Amino acid sequence: MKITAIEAIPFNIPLTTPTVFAHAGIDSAEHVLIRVHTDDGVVGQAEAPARPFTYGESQESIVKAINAWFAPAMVGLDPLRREVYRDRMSWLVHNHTARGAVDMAVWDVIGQALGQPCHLLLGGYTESMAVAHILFARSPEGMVEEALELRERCGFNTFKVKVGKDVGTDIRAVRGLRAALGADVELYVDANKGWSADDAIRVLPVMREVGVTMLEEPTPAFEPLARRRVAAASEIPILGDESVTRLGEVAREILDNHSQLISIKVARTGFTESERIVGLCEGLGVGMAMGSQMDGMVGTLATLAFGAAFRSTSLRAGELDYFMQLTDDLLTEPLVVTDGQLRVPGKPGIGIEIDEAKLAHYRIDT
Ligand code: MUC
Ligand code: MG
Repeated sequence: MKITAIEAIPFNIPLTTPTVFAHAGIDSAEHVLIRVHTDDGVVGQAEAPARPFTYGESQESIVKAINAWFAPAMVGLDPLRREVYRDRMSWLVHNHTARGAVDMAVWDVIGQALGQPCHLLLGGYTESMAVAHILFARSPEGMVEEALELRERCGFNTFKVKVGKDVGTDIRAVRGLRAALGADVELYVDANKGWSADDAIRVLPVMREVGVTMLEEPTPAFEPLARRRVAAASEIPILGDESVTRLGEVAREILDNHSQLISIKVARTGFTESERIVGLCEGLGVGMAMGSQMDGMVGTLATLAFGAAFRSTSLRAGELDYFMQLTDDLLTEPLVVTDGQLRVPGKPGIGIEIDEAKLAHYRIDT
């Protein structure tokens, strides 16, 4: 089998309400659907979410990277030769979500060609994962209302609270959530680099008091002394996210003891590099959580396939419900969180079935 073409289709889907976090936000999902075509008719698919505030990528830059760099390096190659295209593309810096999506679409080809779901090919540990719901920045009262409603409707038991805008509001939010949700619900916080070291150290006693389990990206990773102060002061483990966008950064963050847990986002490291991150973390005794790069349903299926494949990536609830913030999506069968869980569809590959009429409606290149 040979790769014959790679398509990059930009599409926009409006959000129900703008997504706001520490110092950025979006009001529409501006993603790119990647399609890897092969000579025997199998087409692999994946989603690249443009996230300028984390990776500096845009829809335009993702399309350009696919057309100008990835496609020429990959057309003609047997999709099983993942190490060859990985090597051929090693000269290119950044372009994380373009690289990650191409890799996942190739895995989708492989799964379909073999008639096996990707989560089985990768490890096949479980068929479903617990889902963590992300509470984006709004008033503390609004967060409490949203958490109560979603726990009732979808059975969520784990909530990630976006903080990092203003310490007083952050404290009111976590205290309010704990009081409303009771002791059995897991709460963790993500500051998206929005705190200074002083802010983070100031809120630590409150985070301990309310039983927060993880502090995600409290301060900018490129300020090592600030990060070191927070890590030294905190009994709560730091979950690296923006600081661990590739394998080498994961190694650096762990060895510097700046992060004690690692967020794996297949949107940026695909399946191939994410597998290596799992190996590195397991070998060093570092836990992982499946993060969301604010994926639509297509990206969520990929995160689920990877997370369900390994014991170590399925222990914690995965961030698998950002699609609920979109007014619509591309799948023929919408994903539904039931009893706080999402089940792997069990179809060959990643299990992505695109509603072509919806794609035609939301694509912006025609
Ligand atoms: C998250 O976990 O931070 C928002 C910014 C980003 O880089 O990813 C999202 C979600
Ligand atoms: Mg994060």
